[in-house]
Amino acid sequence: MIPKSHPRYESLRKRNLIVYGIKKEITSMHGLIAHGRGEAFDYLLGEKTNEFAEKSIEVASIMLMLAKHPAISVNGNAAAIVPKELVKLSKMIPAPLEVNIFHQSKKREIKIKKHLEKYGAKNVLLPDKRYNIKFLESNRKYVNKDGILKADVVFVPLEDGDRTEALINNGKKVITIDLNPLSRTSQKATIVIVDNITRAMPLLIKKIKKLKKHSKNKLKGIARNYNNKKNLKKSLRYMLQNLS
Ligand code: PTJ
Repeated sequence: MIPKSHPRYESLRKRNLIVYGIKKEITSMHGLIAHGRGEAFDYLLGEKTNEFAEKSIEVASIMLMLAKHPAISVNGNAAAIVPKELVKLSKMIPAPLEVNIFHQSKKREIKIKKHLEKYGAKNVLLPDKRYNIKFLESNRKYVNKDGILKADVVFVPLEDGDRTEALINNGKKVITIDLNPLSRTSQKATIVIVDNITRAMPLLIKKIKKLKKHSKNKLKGIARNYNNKKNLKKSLRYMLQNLS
């Protein structure tokens, strides 16, 4: 039990969620390394949501709302840290949740599905070996025909390496949340939210709720001038300033 008065309470709480995810066999051991890497970048962000992340959250909300077939990809880390928010987002858009993991394990896929269902998910898809996306060799190439395969927009928070690029080369738009603006995912995604998934997910949900009252044209107008590359540079500049 971590006392709420601890100065690092929030950070320790997140660590506990990842450790709990490993104990529950939802998260892979490698998830610990990914989390630690994220923590280091979060320090450079001042552990807060910055203006550049708020902007990409707004445009990501619009892209998800305007998508014909959106899908939400879930791995072992995301499932452990923000299960409630993933389920809420899936119901709001609406979009199916699809389990898609890098470190192959049928058992873990099923455990992630059950974990999400415990949080109220009604439509959790699993990868199906009969369907795969092109330009990818890893386990993450296997997809579900009702989810990522037919999706025009794929939300892949906390992603590893080359899949974003493969999804883009398969003609899809990709939205990601990544604390590391230098990662391959951040560099290749259509929209990257440089923020912690724990802070960005509630804000994304809140933003969608707020924007729902607007017409499609109005939404397109808000998103029109967004430049992902420029926004990404702002996040990097911010981190460099914090270092000096
Ligand atoms: O469950 P699996 O098998 O699919 O494995 C999932 C992990 C995350 C272990 C796997 O995808 C992986 O190894 O990822 P990487 O290559 O380490 O990339 C994870 C990225 O997420 C890194 O760029 C981290 O900086 C970033 N990251 C880590 N924690 C957070 C984060 N971004 C946002 N919020 C976080 N809490």
